[in-house]
Amino acid sequence: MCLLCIQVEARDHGSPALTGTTSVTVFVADINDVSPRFVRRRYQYYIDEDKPSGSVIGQLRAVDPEHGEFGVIRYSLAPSAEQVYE
Ligand SMILES: [Ca+2]
Repeated sequence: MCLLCIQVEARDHGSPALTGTTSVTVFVADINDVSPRFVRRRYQYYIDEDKPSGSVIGQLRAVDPEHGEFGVIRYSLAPSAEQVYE
């Protein structure tokens, strides 16, 4: 199992701008010898603070060069992250 720690920052357009940060821990499950990899090392998105709950703010993409079930990638948030972002 691979563990990825991602730092997330939210920033408004105020003057001065206010920010909030948190970290997201991603557990990447793999049952074979090649781990999936995110296409980009860093993803950064800007959203309006009044964006409706459930809005899509961006997409992450990972790849796994293996074929069949060993190359299937599943994304999920760790339980502690789900509590923060509900
Ligand atoms: Ca794999």
